[in-house]
Amino acid sequence: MKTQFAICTQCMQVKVSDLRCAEKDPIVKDLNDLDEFSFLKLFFPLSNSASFKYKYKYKSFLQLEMKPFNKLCNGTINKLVVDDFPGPQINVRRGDTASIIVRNNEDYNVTIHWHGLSQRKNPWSDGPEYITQCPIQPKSEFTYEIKFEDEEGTLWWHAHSDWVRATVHGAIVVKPAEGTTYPFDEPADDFVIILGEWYNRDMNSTVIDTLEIGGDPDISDSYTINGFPGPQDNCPSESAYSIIVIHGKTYLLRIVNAAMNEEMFFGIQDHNITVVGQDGAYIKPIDTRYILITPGQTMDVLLTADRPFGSYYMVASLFLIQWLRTIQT
Ligand SMILES: [Cu+2]
Repeated sequence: MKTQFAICTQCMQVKVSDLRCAEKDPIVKDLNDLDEFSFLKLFFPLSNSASFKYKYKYKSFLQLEMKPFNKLCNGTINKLVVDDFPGPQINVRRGDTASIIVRNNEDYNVTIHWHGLSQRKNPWSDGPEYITQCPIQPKSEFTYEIKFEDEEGTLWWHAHSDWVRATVHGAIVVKPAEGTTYPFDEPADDFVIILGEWYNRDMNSTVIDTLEIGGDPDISDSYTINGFPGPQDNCPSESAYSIIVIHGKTYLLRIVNAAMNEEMFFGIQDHNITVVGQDGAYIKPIDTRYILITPGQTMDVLLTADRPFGSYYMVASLFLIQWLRTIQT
C-alpha cells in the first residue's frame, strides 16, 4: 500500500500562476475508477457517528468544489471549499486510522494537510505539496491514510497549496481512546470554534500579486467565527454564530485559529475560561479571561455557564492593534 504513495518523479514546482503539474501523476486515479462507496459525500462505517462505537478506521470523502457565497453584502462570490466554509468536521478517537478520499473537482492543484498529527512513518499522507506528494490534479482524487496515534484533543485539516487553505479547512476532533476518559470531568457537550478570515477577492491572485510586488499581502475583508463575520455596521443582514448552553453546565470549546497570518485574542463576555489542551495534547489547566492563539494553533477550553441567564458575546480580535477589527457572535 505504501508504494502507492511514492513521490512522483515527474512532479515539479511550477510558477504560482500555473498551478498544474507538468504531467499527470500516475498515482492519482481517474474519476472513472471511483466506486459507488467513494461517491458518498461524508460517510462512516457505522450509521451513528456520534456514538464513536466503531473499531474499524474512520472513512470520509472530501470533495473540493467551487460554491457560491454571499458574505458582507458583496453579492455572490465563488470560493473553493469542501462542502462549506469551514469544511466538515472529522471525528475520531485516539488510536483510529482514517481513510480519507479527497476528490478535486476544480481547476486548482490541491493537497490536504492534517495539521498537528505526527504521522510517524507515514509522511506520504501528510500533505504538503511538492514535499511528500504531488498535488491532487483537477478532476482527480487521492486517498490519505491518517493515523491518530499520539494526539488527543483538537486539530485541523487544511489545503496545503498556496492560500487555498483560507477557505479549504475544517476541524479534527480526536476524542479519548475507547475505554479512556478526559483528564477532567466529562463536559456536557463540546463545540468547535474556528477563527477564520473572509476575502472577497480571489486568494491565488492575492498570492501572485504579493509575490510580484513584494510587501505584505492584502488583509482580509472580515474575520470570522465558524464562517460567520458577525454583526457588521455596513451590512446589517450579516449573521453571527451562536451556541446555546444550559446554566450550570460545563462545555468544551475546541478552538482553531485558521486565519492566514493573524494571532487572535478570544474570550467570552463576563466569563472565565480554563485552557485544558493545546495542539492535540492536554496541559495543566490554566484559568484565564481570554486566550491568545496563533495561526495554525488549536486550544481546548472549558467554559462553565455560571453567569446570570442572558446572552454573552463570544469575541475574537487581532493581536496587531493597527489592523484591529473585532468580530462578535
Ligand atoms: Cu498546517
